[in-house]
Amino acid sequence: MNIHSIVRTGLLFTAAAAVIGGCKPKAPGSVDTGDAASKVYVAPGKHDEFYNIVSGGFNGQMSVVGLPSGRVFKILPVFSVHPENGYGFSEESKPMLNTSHGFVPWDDLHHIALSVTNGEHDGRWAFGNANNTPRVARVDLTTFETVEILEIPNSAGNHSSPFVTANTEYIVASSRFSVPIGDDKSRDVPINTYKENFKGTVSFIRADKEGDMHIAFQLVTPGVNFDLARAGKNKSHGWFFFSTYNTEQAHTLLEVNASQKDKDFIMAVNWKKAEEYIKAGKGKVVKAKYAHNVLDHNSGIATSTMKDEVIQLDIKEFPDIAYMIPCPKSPHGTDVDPSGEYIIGSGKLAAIIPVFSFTKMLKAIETKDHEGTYDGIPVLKYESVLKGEVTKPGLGPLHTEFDGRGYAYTSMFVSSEVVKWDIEKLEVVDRAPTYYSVGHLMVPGGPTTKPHGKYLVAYNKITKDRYLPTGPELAHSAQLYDISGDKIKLLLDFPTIGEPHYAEALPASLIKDKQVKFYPLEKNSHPFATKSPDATKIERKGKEVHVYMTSIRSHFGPDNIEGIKLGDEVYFHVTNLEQDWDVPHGFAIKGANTAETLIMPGATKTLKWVPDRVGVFPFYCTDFCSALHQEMQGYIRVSPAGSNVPLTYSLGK
Ligand code: K7E
Ligand code: CUA
Repeated sequence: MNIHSIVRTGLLFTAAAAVIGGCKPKAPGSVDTGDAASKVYVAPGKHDEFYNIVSGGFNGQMSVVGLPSGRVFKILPVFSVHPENGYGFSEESKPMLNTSHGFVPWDDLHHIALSVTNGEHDGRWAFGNANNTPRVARVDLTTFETVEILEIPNSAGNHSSPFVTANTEYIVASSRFSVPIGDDKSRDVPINTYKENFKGTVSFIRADKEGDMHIAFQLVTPGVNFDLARAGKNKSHGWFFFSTYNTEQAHTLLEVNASQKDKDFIMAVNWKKAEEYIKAGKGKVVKAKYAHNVLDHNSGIATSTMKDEVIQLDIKEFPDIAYMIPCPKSPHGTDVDPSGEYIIGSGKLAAIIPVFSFTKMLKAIETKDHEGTYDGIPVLKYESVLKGEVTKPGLGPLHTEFDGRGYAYTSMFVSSEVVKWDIEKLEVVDRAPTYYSVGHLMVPGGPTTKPHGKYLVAYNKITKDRYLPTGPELAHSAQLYDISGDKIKLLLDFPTIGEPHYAEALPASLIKDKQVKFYPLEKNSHPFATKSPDATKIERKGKEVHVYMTSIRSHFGPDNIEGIKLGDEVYFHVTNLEQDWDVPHGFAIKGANTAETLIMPGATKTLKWVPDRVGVFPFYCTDFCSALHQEMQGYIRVSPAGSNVPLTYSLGK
C-alpha cells in the first residue's frame, strides 16, 4: 500500500485547483432566458433538428432524444429486459439476451457508435457496448430495434467499446480488465500472478453487414486496462488508438497502485497490418465460447447461436502491429480530430492535454525512435510523437469532441467545465462551467470526419441542486450549449434516462424519412402468424396449447377460450393485423409471470402463460388503440387437470 501516492494525487489536484481557482463552478449557472429559450424552443408539432442517441449506463438501454429540445422520444432496450414492450420477456426476443453464461437480463451500456461511410454519418446503425458481460449490439435506425448482439470472448469489462472504423468495416471492442485467458488450467491462477498470467484483448468485429457481426481477429496484448479508443480517419485510416491505464499491472487497490507512473500509454495499432497477417494465415485459432444473437426482420424472431472459436494474434509476436505512445497520466479518453492528424489523450490525473501527431508517430516508428519496450512492445519517445501540450486546460480531462471549425472541446470532470481550445495553436479560447462534474460531452458528428457542430451536450454525473429533489437518487443531467459563436453559451438543462456516458447525434434528415411504419403482413414469416381473422385457431400438443390469435381495432380473435387445464402451458401467439402506422396492440393476462407484450402492426409476438389455478381469467389490450380500446378484452377458462371440458374458442358467439 502506498499512502504517498494518495497524497501526491491529492496535491496534484490541489495545486492545479489553485491555479484555475477552485473545483466547482460557483455561480448558479442560470442563463439569459429570453435568448436561450428561443434557441431550444421547438414549437408544438415541429420536429427537432437532431436525433441524439444516448447511452443509458446502468439501465442497459439507449434513449432517443431530440435536440435542441431535450425531449425524450423513446427508451430503446438493448441489453436489459423492458417490460414496456416485452423485450426479453416475449418468446421471440428472449434469445437476444442469451450469452455463454445463459440468459442475462441486464447490463451496463456506456458508449454509442453510429455507423459511418467515408468517416461521415450514414444513418444506418447505432452500436452499443455491454460493459459487464462483454457484448456489442447493433440497433437498426429504421426500426429503432436491437437487431444483433455479439458476445466477446476473452474479455472482461467491455468498456473500451464500441468504436467504428471509417467505413464501419470494424467495430472494435477491448477489455477493460485483463484476466487470465485460455483453457481452464491457464485461467485458474492466483490473482497475485497478474504480471505473468493476465492478458488484455482487443477484438476487431466485422460489422458492415447486418446479421453478420463476427470477430475477424482478436489481438492478445499485455495485461493492462483498456479504457477508450478511436479509429484513425483520413490519413490515419488503418490505425487505431487505445488509451490504457494500470500499466503498473496492479491487482489490488488500483486507486493508489495504478497511479504510480507519470505516464501510461496510448497503444497505436496498425489494423491493416494485422488484417494482412490474418489473411496470410498467421492467426492462431483458439477455442472460445460466445453467443451471436440475431433478430430476423420478417419473422420478428431472435435466434442465438453459440460460437466456439476465435482467431488470435499475439501482438508481441508481430513487431510492426502495435506501438506504445507514453501519455500522462492514467488516460481516460483518446480522441482523433476530424483530419486524422491529431490524437488527443485525456489523462484523468494530468494537468495538461497532450496532442500527438500522426505524421510524427509514423516518423518515430520509421526511425525507431524508441525509449525502450513495454512487455515486448516498442515504446515511442513522448517528445518525438508530441505535437504539443494544451497548458492549464482545467482539471480532470476526460473526453474530447470537435466542431469541424478547428476547435476541440474537452470535458473536465474535476473542475466541472467544458473547455474549448484551438487544435493548431493548442490554446484555450473559452470555457464554460457545467453543473456538475461532466463525464462525456458530445458535439453532433463530433467523432466523424465532418462534424455537424452547432451544439454541445455535456452529460453530468452530479446534479445536486439543479432539479426538484427526488429522494437519495437525483436525475442525471444533460446540458445543452450553443457553440456556433465564439463563446460557449448554456441554453438548457434536461434530465436524462439512466446514467448517460457517451452519446452521438446526427441530423434528423438523415433518418427520419426512412422509418419503418409497419411490418407488411404478407412478409410476416413467423411460424405462428395468423394473417386473417378467419385463420385463428387453437392447437393442443400434449400439455402445450398454442393460441393463434389476432388483434385488430377493437377485439381479439378468439376472445372466448375454454378447455384449458391446470398443468397446461399456454402460448398466445398474437398477430396484430393492423397495416397502419402507430397502431400497436398490447396483450396481457392475469397472473402471467412475464411482462405484457406489445405487438407492432403486422408483427406476431408470443406470451407464455402457465395458469396456476382454476377459474376464468380475463386478458386485455394494454395500448390505448381506439375509442373502444377498453372493450378490447376476452376470457379464458381454466379447469382442473383431468377435467373433460373440450377445447373450444369463439368470437362473437
Ligand atoms: Cu468516460 Cu464509461 Cu466513456 Cu463514463 S466513460 S464518463
Ligand atoms: Cu388494442 Cu387497445
